[in-house]
Order: sequence, then structure tokens, then C-alpha cells
Amino acid sequence: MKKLYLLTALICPAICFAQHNPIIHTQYSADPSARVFGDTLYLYPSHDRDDSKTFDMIDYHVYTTTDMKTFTDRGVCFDAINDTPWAKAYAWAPDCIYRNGKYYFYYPTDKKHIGVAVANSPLGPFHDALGKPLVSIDSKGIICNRDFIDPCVFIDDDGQAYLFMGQNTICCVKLNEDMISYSEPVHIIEGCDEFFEAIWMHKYNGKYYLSYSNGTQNGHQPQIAYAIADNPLGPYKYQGVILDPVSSGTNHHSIVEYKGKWWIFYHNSDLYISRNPQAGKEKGFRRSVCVDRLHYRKDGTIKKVRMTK
Ligand code: FUB
Repeated sequence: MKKLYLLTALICPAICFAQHNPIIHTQYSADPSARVFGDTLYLYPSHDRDDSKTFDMIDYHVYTTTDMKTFTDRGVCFDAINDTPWAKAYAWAPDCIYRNGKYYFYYPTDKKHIGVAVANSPLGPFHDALGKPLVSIDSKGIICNRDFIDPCVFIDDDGQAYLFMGQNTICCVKLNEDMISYSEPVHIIEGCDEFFEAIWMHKYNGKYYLSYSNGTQNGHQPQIAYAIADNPLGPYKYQGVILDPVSSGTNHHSIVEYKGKWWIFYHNSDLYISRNPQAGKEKGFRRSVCVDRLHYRKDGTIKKVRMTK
């Protein structure tokens, strides 16, 4: 299996030229987690299927770039549902991080579990590390009245790692040094107004920024909003909206600094809609990853993102 992954990555990387959005057009992709390892930006999106009529994703591809113009599909990095005995379906928004010579991949399944897979390379192949979920909707201290999804991993400058996750309520655990276990208690994060899903944590000038999709509760389509705190666990103070609603219904992003510039990755369904002008409900399950610049004001607040074509 390992040989097959490497062979796929070496022989047939699919190259996408990102002169325009979406940056991935060889397949549908969503929920992009962007991470910088060494001099390369790695993109770990969910993989929407060509014929999806629901969020029935099963595997993950990894994409790389070194110039933010050319994104290369390096093949399947983790065949999550087939390779994880305890997982049945719904390989949704993942995240990935490096520690002590290994890469750790956090992935939700079945709308109720978060697993962790490990690899020696950011290209994979990743394998389930535990033979069971790392944390589940019914784990002690978890509060979740909807889907238990969307893990986001963050390592602070002091070396402490955090895993944020959840829908409607943000749960957070402190990961242990091994990255495959955590210490109780579960922390509930406050101050992110209208939080729905798609948690992303980043640090800028010593402050902690939690950004997220605010869902549809208040009669608007989901936007990406954010809050700032002095500590990873909060309390957070709501700041406003970064990204307006997109054509996919769901809104999910990541924020990363690469080569001195800040970027926001997100998804929409514009590609599917352009190919299928009569698109119906299925467009929400055939999304495509985009990227745009993200700018801060002098006071550290984030300017509304201008989504470009
Ligand atoms: O892609 C499946 C789900 O849709 C994600 O987990 C959510 O964040 C939303 O984008």
C-alpha cells in the first residue's frame, strides 16, 4: 500500500495552475487546511466526489505549492474510511501538524468521532494511530448537540498543543507531547458569537485568533467570523466578519502566513455551477478550494477579504 501511495505521488501528480480561483479544478475539494512545513505550503482539503449528493467523502488528497501559483495534487495521503476499521463514513474537514519528526493528521468521521493518523512525511501515507477515535461525541466533558466535527490543531510557542473541535459549541483539549492523547478537562471556548463550525486558530503578534463559520441561525448565509483572545483557551472577544457567504452554502477556511504574506483558503461551488448552470442542491456537495490575500489593520483586526476570481 505504501509503495502505491508513493508511486501515485511520483508518477502522476496533477498540476493546477492557480492564476484564478478555484485553485483546484482537477477534482472537487473543500474545507482546506493550509499548513507550511519547511519551504512548502501543504493543503489538506476534504475530497468532494464528482457524483456526491451528500457529504459522503472517504479519502484525502494533499496538494503542495512553493509559489502560490502552481498547486500540485500529490495523490491520496490518507484513505481514511477504508484504512480506519472503526470509521464508517463522512471523512470531513481535517487538519495536520508536525511534531518531533512526525506528521499528525486529525480527521472527523461518522459525525461523532475525531481520529488521529500519523505519517513520516507530510505527503503521507497516514495511518490511524490508535485503533480507536482520539475523542468522540460521548467522551467525558464534550458538549455537542449536533455533529462532532472539524478538528483544528495548534501548537503554541511554549510547545503546548491544543485540539479545537465541534459544531455549535467549541470544545478544546490540551494534547499531550505524543500528540495522540490528551489531558482532561475538556475546555469550552466562549466569546465566538454565532459559532457554527469550521474552527481555525492562528496566532498574530502574540494574540490568538479563532475564526469560524457562523452558520445560518440568524437568517443569513454562513460567513467566516472571528474573535481574538490573549490566551488560546480564551475568553475570546468577537471582532466581526472576514469572509462573506459563498455559493456552496457551507463556508470553511484556513488562515496561514507563507513567504511573508497572509492568505485565506476557503471553498465555494462556483466551478460546479459554471459547469452546470442549472445546478441544484448537489452543488453544495461539489465544492472547490480558493485562495485570496488576507490583510490586517494596524490595530491587529482583519480587513474583510476581497474574494477574487
Ligand atoms: O465538508 C463537510 C462539512 O461541511 C465540514 O466538516 C463543515 O465544516 C462544512 O464545510
